[in-house]
Amino acid sequence: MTVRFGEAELEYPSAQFGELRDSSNLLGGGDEMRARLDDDGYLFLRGLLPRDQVLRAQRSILEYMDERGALTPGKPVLEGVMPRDAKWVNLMNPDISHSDAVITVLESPDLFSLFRDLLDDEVRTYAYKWLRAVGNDSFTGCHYDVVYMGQGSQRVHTVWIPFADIPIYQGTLAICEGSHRLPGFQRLRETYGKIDVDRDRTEGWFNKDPREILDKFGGRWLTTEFRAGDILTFGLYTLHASTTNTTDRYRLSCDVRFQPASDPVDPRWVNKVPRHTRTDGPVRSMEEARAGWRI
Ligand SMILES: O=C(O)CCC(=O)C(=O)O
Repeated sequence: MTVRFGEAELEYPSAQFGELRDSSNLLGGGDEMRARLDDDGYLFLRGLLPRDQVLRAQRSILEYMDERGALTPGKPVLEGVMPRDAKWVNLMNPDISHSDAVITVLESPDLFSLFRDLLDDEVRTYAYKWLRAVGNDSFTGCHYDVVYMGQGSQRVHTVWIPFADIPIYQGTLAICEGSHRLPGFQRLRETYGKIDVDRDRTEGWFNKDPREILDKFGGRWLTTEFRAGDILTFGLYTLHASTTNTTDRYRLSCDVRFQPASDPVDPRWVNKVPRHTRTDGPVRSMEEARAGWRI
């Protein structure tokens, strides 16, 4: 099938855009999971979280949106249909991101246990939760998370959690395999990978065209048909993006962070309410930054 992926179109599955490898057979084996994460740049764990809890959280998020007039009247709430004149609802509000049903999933004992094994240490999570309803035609551009959250531990791991079964054409997360270690990405890591969006007053997405990444640096994009209960985790230097939501239904997901408890923390994200540190004034466009880096 042809998938809209940011501003590009790619065939899936293909040599350029393949399927994430399920590592759930490695659960409990710290050394094996670390080796896999070092090699692949990610761990995809099918069914790590209790599916019934994830679906209960999905229902409560959709009810919250419906109560605020964000869903199409007359359609089943559980379908999460986006109206034409869609109204934005802030799901990063702790009223919903920290509601019982949602926090049960985002701070599940299964996640703490996974990261204790993986990081071989006591772990903590950030109180800020990036809970998202991504609508029609929307996507996330290609980026490293370090540009947003690199002011603390370098061992921060993102966990992407879908709140439903999400087909690729509804906007799934994709990672660029090898972007954390292949020599072709070295210049990207040394330039773009060294910025901080606040300190350097620069846009965060490197681009909106996953195909350009392959052409310039190499690697291979990977995603999957996600199911409620699956998680995808990766470190600060794995390039990722989302496919475009081409449906009229919201794509619900949340990204949360885990790191060793004794490492420094990025002060922007430890609390429920973020602490923005960018001062007022013009922000450098990525186009200008890239011209300076000659990439
Ligand atoms: O869900 C998305 O569209 C973006 C998620 C993301 O960028 C992340 O998990 O770091």
